[in-house]
Amino acid sequence: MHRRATRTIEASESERTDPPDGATEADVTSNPAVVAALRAQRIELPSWAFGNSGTRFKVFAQKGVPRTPYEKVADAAQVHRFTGVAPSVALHIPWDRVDDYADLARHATDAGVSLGTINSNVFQDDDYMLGSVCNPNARVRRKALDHLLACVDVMDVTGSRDLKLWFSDGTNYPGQDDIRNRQDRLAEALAAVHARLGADQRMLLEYKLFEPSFYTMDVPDWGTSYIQCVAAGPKAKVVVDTGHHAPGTNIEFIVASLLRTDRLGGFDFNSRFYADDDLMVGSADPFQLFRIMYEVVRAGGLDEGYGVAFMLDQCHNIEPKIPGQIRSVMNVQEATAKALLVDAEALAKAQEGGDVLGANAVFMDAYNTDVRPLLADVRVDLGLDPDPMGAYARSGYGDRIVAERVGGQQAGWGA
Ligand code: LRH
Ligand code: MN
Repeated sequence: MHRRATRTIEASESERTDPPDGATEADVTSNPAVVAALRAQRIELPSWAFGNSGTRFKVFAQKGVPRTPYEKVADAAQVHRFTGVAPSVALHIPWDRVDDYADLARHATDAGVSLGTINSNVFQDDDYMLGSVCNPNARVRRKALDHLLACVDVMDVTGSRDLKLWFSDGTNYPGQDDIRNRQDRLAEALAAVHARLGADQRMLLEYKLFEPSFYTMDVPDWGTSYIQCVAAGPKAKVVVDTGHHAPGTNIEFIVASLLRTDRLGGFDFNSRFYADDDLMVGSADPFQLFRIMYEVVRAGGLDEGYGVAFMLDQCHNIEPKIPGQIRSVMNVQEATAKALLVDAEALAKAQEGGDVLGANAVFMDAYNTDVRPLLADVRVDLGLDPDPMGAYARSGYGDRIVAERVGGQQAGWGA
């Protein structure tokens, strides 16, 4: 049975489309909570998604790509302009280093967005070949810690709540270094960062199974991140990057467990077919994204006060970057809308009654609901065009930046 979440608010008769044969219309006007949650959704964009990116084989430069953090912020503001749910931009230091972060924050405000999560970068300096905060060499560890603390200084100026920490630290060969000593070094650095954080600031520790280290990563999985966060203190939370797991990992189980223990700080959303492909979220496995968002909805994790940061972390290696971000935001919205449509009462009844097929059917019914009309209505309700991709294409912004941004050094990963 396919449901189509059609009209929500003040839908006139003429606009109402008759459901195809056999389809029942899920009238979501009776779901103001769903509409309210979708209006209030907040998805943070990565500044680096607007720069050039690629693989070790090739970075294909694209025309019109930003040359400065100011231009990256301007491009991110376009995504918010047409989706209405992406009002902040995460920065990556030093990729987004500027002389005056307060001025960059003002530029963002003028563009209708704000500066969000600050990402540290201790993975591109020659000194970090054997690690940064886990490096056997104390001078290198100090250098890395100083960078992390400098990122908190940036947060003080930009007003950002979160510092996101991802470490490329690890080893490539058994015996190369002592696994336990490296954990102790990591804990020491995290304790120092935690102590530096202001009252309303947090540190989000991201884990990754492999790459660029291939025998051990010092934060390889959610368990290690959780252990280190609990040891560091209450301001330390775990980030789930959806591309950082072994194939077949049940990520929604990890999400449910971190929500249950109040240690889910946020997501780095993207998708992958094999490794850390950083493709558009929901493009490889929209059903997995739905299952993840269901655990978030079930735990009340969508509520602003809950403090889960929904961030994209992607690279648009071959596709246009601003439309790629708009499509990604729409994919998160669709997964969220479907998750919000799970009939929680019917599901609980079937689950408690041991009705395996019944429970699965309730879950799949929501997933198989076409929520695109509902989201189009939410956009209209927000005063936006129901079709963000079309509206962006018609805006001419893409052509304008290609014409204007000639010369200068295009932004990239600087690797
Ligand atoms: C590492 C990662 C991390 C970043 C980088 C841009 O793979 O996911 O979040 O800082 O990508
Ligand atoms: Mn990430």
